[in-house]
Amino acid sequence: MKSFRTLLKSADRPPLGLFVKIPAPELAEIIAGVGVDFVVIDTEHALLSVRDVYHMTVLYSSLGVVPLVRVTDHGYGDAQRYLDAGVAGLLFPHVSNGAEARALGRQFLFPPRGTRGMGFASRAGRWGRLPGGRAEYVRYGNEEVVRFAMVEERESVDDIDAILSAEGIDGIFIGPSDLSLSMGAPASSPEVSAAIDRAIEQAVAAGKPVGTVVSDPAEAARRLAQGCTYLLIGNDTGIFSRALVASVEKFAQSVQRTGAQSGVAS
Ligand code: 3PY
Ligand code: MG
Repeated sequence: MKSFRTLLKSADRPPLGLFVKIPAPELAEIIAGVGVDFVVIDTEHALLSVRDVYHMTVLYSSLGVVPLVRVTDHGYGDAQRYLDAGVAGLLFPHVSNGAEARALGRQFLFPPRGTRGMGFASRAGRWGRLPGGRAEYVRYGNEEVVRFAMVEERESVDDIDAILSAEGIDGIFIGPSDLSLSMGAPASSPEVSAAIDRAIEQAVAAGKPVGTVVSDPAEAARRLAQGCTYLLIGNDTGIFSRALVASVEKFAQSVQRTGAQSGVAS
């Protein structure tokens, strides 16, 4: 299975991904067909079951799209099941400070570095037949899987160095919407912009992958020039809504109701 680290190293361009909230195989084929490099299956903001995540993981990985999961919270149970299902990494929402980052890192590293449980007879262990055996399952889980802290609060930016240096935290993802809410200022304001710039600068200085979500190519180019190593270009429901609004508007302008079509008897 392709890892996110491989994608970071080997893609011709920095990896581009999408948040996905709709567990449809049709959508997975469309996403893979247009060359999206990775998806973040979004369990924080979508009503996806653990089974949905499992089916999406199997499907996206077999289509060559690297699956990550944004978990709902900082708990162990479901996230551990996603790792054993073979996801390439986890995004933890709302990591406020270094202490939370260190606890998350420990929870998803195997002993002696952490406390993650062994589940070799799982999909991640190729059902107990992974070449290299248990040692490779543990190495892959520690070294190839990525654990990203989401930096989306004022406090997270204040403690960014501690988050970046937490053992087991392999990189960060900056959430501009929640950061803006937490700072009580619009995402386009100078304060929020400076906070995002600072988080990117510190990640670059620490040599850790950093990504964020962008809304247009100019913003993408600016973030890449600053040092972002991967980008999310939106989410399935948002993209579909915008495309549908544009389509309905286009037809609404050209289609006029006539008396004969109105169905009203004259
Ligand atoms: C945020 O912006 O808050 C996110 O979680 C990602 O878009
Ligand atoms: Mg958020």
